[in-house]
Amino acid sequence: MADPTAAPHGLGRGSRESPRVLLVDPYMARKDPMERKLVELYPSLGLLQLGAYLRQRGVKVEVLDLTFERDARAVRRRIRSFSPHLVGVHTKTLMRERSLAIGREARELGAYAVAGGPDAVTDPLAYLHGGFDSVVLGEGEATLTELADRIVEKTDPESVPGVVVRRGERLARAPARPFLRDLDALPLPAWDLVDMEGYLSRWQKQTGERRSAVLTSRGCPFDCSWCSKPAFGRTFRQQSPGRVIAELRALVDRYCVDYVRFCDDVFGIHRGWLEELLGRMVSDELGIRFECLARVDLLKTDLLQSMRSAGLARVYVGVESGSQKMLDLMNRGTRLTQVERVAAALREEGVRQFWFLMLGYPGETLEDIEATLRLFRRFSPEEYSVSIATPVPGTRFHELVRDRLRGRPNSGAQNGGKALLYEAAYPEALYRWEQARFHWEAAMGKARGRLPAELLDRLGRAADQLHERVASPILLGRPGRLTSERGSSAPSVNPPRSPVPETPSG
Ligand code: B12
Ligand code: SF4
Repeated sequence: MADPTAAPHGLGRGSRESPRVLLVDPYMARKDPMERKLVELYPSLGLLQLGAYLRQRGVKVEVLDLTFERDARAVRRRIRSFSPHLVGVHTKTLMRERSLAIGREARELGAYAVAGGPDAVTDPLAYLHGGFDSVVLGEGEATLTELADRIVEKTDPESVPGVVVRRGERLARAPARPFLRDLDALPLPAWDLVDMEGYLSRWQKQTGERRSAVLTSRGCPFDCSWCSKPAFGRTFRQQSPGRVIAELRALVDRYCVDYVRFCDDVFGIHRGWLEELLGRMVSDELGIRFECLARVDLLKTDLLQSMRSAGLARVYVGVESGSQKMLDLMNRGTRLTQVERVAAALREEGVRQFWFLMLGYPGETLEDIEATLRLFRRFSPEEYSVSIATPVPGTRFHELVRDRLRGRPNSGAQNGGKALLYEAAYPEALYRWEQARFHWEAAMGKARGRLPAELLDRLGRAADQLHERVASPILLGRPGRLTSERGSSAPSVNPPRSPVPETPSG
């Protein structure tokens, strides 16, 4: 498949000046306390996709990616050198303050400032109050292109479908923009606009692999009550296997990529699609290993072998809880039996599993937490993250606890699922303690086979006693009650690895 980004063509602009658009990713790895310890760095696919789309339509685009920067001084320098008509900032809650400062700087230097991405979509007023001219809701490609044209033409940008502006204290929304129907029509991401080699060499140094992120679909048809799906909502659109292969081939040929993270909310929803993709990955001899997110109800365990042959190395599994009651309260739509089946199948097939677990969702009791710990101990996933439930604005969970909120997930410390942001059933210290119990359990799992079983058993019992007799009375004012069982009932499986912060789960 030809790469449309290779031969940009304007859409009949005539002699009018081409718009200049600067796209900014305000994420700075150094300032993210969670990311500092980790290696999961990829350039923003959203900006790469926007860049490619705009460029295909004759817009001059540059991307300023702050990921590896020490501070945001590059913003001023780049605006001065490129003098964009429009500066577009990709927003996440974690970087809100920095994004607002960039918006103000852009306007001060004479550019039109527009925000897009998860945080601005969820709370546009904060961005419009904070210095931005407008916010683009949802999918940005067509809206941003039209907006850039309007800015150069000096015609009214406010009526562009998908745009929202501020009128006094209120929002003025233009009509919504329909979602793109044909994702195959999108150009390949404009990787050349960012320092791909910077990302790839970092990966190579840390893992020996040149890793890149790829998205094969947009949206998710499910409705887990704590999940925020700001850009694509509950729509689900997918690229054809052929288009995905073209993207993989380009990454291999241009950047020697040998490992891909499929970032889809849920990867491979349709069996036929997945079978065709796996077949092509093998027959085209791409030589890529990959990882993906999966729902336990959708992971096709009978296809695991083919997935393995096609390069599957790791699966992120949204387990969330070991209590069926909690899964139902979260509207997760999954069963514990499915978790067990998938965990066992992945183990058998030798695929690493990374579990997402969540504590503190409304309705959860200590017994439910014990059930989760028991499940965790039983399957001993190689990797995991256990976070405290975060009520993200725009979700049903947020609505549910609206009158019990204690803060906004806006600072480093509050992200990564470490802080309790609403009045939950128990104090924050209890959840922190429970998190520590998972880490302890993981360490015990890691030590299995290396230390004598008897010693491990003794250590396990000592930890239980500490929980029952010391921690629970201090944290709850009463002794803890353990429902988990140790010893021979806990099968010894692959040792778990280090915990990592909460990332999106499928
Ligand atoms: C893949 C992914 C990751 C990957 C790769 C991140 C990356 N560099 O792109 C990893 C695992 C590394 C990751 C890390 C983090 N992630 Co993340 N991630 C995702 C995920 C699953 C997909 C993002 C994606 O690539 N989408 C595909 C592109 C095409 O879509 P898009 O980025 O939304 O962009 C479109 C529109 O939003 C819009 N748009 C976007 N930006 C802009 C800018 C302008 C100017 C305009 C006009 C339009 C526009 O147009 C784009 C094209 O249509 C989303 C969930 C989701 N489904 O969106 C979470 C999500 C974005 N991540 C989230 C979070 C919290 C994080 C972390 C902060 C977590 C952490 N610290 O541990 C880090 C931040 C790292 C970073 N570099 O920013 C949250 C953000 C919530 C919020 N309100 O801030 C999300 C929404 C998950 C969730 N539901 O909680 N993430
Ligand atoms: S958590 Fe995953 S499966 Fe559930 S709604 Fe969000 S993206 Fe979809």
